[in-house]
Amino acid sequence: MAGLFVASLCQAQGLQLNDLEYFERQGVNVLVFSNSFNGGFNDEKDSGIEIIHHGVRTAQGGAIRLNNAPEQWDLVPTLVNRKVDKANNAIEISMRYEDYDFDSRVVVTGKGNAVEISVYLDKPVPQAIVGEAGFNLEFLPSQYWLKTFMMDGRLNRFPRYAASETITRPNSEKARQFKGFKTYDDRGTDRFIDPLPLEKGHSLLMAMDDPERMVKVTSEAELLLYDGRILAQNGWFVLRSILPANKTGKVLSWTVEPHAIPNWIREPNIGFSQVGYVPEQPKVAVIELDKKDTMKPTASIFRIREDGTTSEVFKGNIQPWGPYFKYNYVKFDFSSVREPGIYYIQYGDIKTNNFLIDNSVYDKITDATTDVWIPIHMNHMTVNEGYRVWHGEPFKEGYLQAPPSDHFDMHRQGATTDTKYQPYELIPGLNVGGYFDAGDFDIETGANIGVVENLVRAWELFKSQRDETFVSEQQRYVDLHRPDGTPDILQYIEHGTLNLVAQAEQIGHMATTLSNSVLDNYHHLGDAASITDGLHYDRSLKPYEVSADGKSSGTPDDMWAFTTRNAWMDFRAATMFAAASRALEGYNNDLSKRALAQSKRLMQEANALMADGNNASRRMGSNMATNLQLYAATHEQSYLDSFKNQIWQAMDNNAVNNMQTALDAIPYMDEAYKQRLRPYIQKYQEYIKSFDKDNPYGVPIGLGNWAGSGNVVSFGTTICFAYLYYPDIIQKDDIFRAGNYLFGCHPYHNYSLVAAVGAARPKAVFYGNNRADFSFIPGNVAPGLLFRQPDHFENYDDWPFLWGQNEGTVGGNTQYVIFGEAFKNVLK
Ligand SMILES: [Ca+2]
Ligand SMILES: [Ca+2]
Ligand SMILES: [Ca+2]
Repeated sequence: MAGLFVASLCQAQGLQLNDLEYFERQGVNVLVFSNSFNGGFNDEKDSGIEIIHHGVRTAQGGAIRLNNAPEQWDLVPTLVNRKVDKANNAIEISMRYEDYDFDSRVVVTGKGNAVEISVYLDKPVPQAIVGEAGFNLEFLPSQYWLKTFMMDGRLNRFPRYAASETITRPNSEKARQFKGFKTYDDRGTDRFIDPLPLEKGHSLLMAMDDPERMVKVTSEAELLLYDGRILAQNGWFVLRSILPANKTGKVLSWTVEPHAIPNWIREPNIGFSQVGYVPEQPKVAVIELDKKDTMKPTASIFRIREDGTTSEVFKGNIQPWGPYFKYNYVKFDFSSVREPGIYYIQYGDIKTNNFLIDNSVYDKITDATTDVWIPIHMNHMTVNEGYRVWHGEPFKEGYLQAPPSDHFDMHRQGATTDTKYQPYELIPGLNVGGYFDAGDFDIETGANIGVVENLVRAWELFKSQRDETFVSEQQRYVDLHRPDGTPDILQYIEHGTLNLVAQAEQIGHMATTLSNSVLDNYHHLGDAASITDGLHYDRSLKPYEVSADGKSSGTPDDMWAFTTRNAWMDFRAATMFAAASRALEGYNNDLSKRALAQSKRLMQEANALMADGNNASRRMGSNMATNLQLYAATHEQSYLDSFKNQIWQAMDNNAVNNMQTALDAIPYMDEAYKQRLRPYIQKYQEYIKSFDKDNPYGVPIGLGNWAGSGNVVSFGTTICFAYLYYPDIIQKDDIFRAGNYLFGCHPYHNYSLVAAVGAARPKAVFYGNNRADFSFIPGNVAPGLLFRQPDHFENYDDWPFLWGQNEGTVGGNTQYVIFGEAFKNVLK
């Protein structure tokens, strides 16, 4: 019995498959295709074999790959089968490259403190990718740079910045990329860049200077270490072994041993609002604890006094909440601390950064977004701030009609253009107004419609007269922090409308997007004005050749307008144009009239298209919100009747999703409507409270492939409006839920998810077009806590390149403006 006990104890200390089907020992998790390569944007750097090392996901991409340093649009394998073999402490996965009819199997077995990773082939590597196909594992640069490594006894250090050697090889030798596109402009050489390894050998010891990151990898096969950043700034350190030619059976084996700090327990994450608190509001810190940690009985609030001394002003009990995915959660309620001042939380040995309690703490929560983030994302303008030009005027050559294309960024152009233009013909007048979608530079029409709608709502409801931005459409120039006498929000509405009206007028209906024609400039980092050469593309010239008059070039870099007609998009545009027309009346009457004309025309045409049986499949939603907007714009009874016919059915089908629209109607409706809505509001209050049981943070937490800040913003906005109209049903305390989460009370870390907003700890890095600088554009709202299967929330703050965690979008950030304005107004 004693012998058995000792044996099982030893085993329990090694890497064992747990109930969630990953290998676990204290401090180390090894995941084997818990997340596979199917996220929507190819290689998202969060799939395959992954290592979560002392709480941080430091390695991923473990799979058969076809490149020394895979980029986002290099081919990824499809997971065919995943078999968990508990008895043998092993997971086997089968994967396939359809493009090369290439199948492989990888078996990962927990053996003591290591995993053995073995590759099996039933058929030899296809001739076309012999020497290219290999087993790869990628390590996070920001967690390894400047740390030491040793290959076969040779000492070295992971470089802070990529500056290693490369060669070029003929394009014919490169494995096909996503849909046959190319990520690189080879400047007419017909050759691609291939990195050379930093080191090679058979035994690699990484980060022996950092016990949390130390990993040992050994193999009889040659291990090659590459710096993926040499090709793409978002590349990782790649360790790989090439698969042998003409072999079947077990062709490769690695032993990977991540070091575990004995009895390691993750430091508690104390979640609280970095923006601070108003005296009256509930103040509850949520503390995230390692499952092996024990809860402290109490925590304290310390006050920092005017003379710099500190003293404990409150001590309270810790209340357990319970487990939620990987961790345990406890809460610390210090609502009774109300006196304005500077405070911090002390929990055990941990002292948080300081925060304010004051009536003014929320006053500035939207300023960075409206004064900085939004104007920087204005397309077709030069944007200046102080001594810095954020970007010059982009896309001076305009937009060409897209040819049929199964494109990237989830865009496509159908077999016909649905316009009077021939493929590659210049569509005049589109290079005006509009907003960059996100970290990329396309005008996503759906998102831009949302932007104008959001800004009009914010304008009509809150009438912000804030003027901190100079906008001249005539000069095509924006200067931040220079008031020009016109409220910024009107200028932003005008700027969005200018592009969307141009689409409707020039194309005849809405484009789906105005986007890059070639992949090699889609991933652009830097000044938007340098994405294209500003010269019209002339197919009769050779690539890189410029015409004698200096106006055209043979470089196919002009942006494309994707014009496949979508009746639902036209419906949405009709709504937005009606709203924009209203807002612009008296400020820009000409644009206001043009917007209203397009609204009426598109509404009629979209109705006809949807009534046409052939277009029935294009109906993607109801036109309830559209009718409400059109009624608001025109006061025509028919629109109101249509809205009334639809709203109650919609509320019975899905009250949560339609609640915001129902609330938006209140200003236009009678008392009976408001009364009829009351029972739904009562249910909504129960829905709000249901999140106290769902998770420790009391907000809807999304588990999708793009993290869920947007849902939290919507949730918070709806609560504010529901409270505004039904203060006897909705509790005021609930308006603080969304802000708490966004500003720091959330899993993984406690940084504010809004760039530069938060007293002491906003996030340091966000995914914007400046992401390669490891910086942020102020006012950006990060998607936030990305859920990785089966139990891990993550938001890197030293690596900006994961869009699902860190990318702000113009649609989402203008929603945040409404949330912030609504919240501030309701609070006051
Ligand atoms: Ca985009
Ligand atoms: Ca202004
Ligand atoms: Ca051009």
